[in-house]
Amino acid sequence: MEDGADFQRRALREAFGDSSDSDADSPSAADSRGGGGGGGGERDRARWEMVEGVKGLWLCPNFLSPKNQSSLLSAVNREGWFSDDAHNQAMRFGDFPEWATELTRLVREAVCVSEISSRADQEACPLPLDLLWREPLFDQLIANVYKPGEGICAHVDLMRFEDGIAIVSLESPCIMHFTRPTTDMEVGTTATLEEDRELTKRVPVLLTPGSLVLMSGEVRYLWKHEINRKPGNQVWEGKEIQQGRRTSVTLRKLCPSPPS
Ligand SMILES: O=C(O)CCC(=O)C(=O)O
Repeated sequence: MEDGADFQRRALREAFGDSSDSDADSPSAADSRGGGGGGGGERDRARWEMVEGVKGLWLCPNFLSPKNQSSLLSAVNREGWFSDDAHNQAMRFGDFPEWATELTRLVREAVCVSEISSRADQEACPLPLDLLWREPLFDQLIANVYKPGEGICAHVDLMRFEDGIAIVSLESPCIMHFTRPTTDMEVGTTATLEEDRELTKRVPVLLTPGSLVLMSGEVRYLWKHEINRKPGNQVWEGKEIQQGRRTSVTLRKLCPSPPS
């Protein structure tokens, strides 16, 4: 099993090629990939899909290679947060462990060095630039572990967090549903439950292990996201998804605290 430092070294190697093993002198992502020079080009470019109908929602299915997934999982497990069965969520604020700093760097790199699916607007960016270049990009993390059948209720993330949220999925796939009441419902028409359901937009997104989701703007503030792993709710292309343990790492940035 690798530790956090191994994860970082491997990620750097995959990102920049072998020549970057001597960390301090690592070329920037732009140096190593731009124009095909340097030691880059080994790692697949991040492939981004804009989720249709959900403004601000982007999915990168190939964010982490299988090796990097297992390294990241080892680093999370090594924290000891989930060593007893009673705990399934852990949070860190401020100082990140090394592996989370590295993960943050990889998120930024995946946005900078990427391919946008042909169906999406080629000028669009998976994260608005003002968010992409803020420092730090993230300073709060939540790791969640889900047993088969477990999920998370529909919610909008708390307003104490800034715009721009990243979710990395590990271990087993799941479907995350995004829901947004339509304008009709927001103005409070007296719809029946059935009509409510019809008026609510509900978009399923398949989160495979190693994928990264970015949420900003409309999807972050106006849509709820939810994982319902009760039988019958995890159906993708007509087939029920085989459920296993799932781990996720969510990265966010706290809003500045108001001056006291
Ligand atoms: O586990 C996930 O993929 C999502 C987690 C989440 O939405 C949360 O912790 O607020």
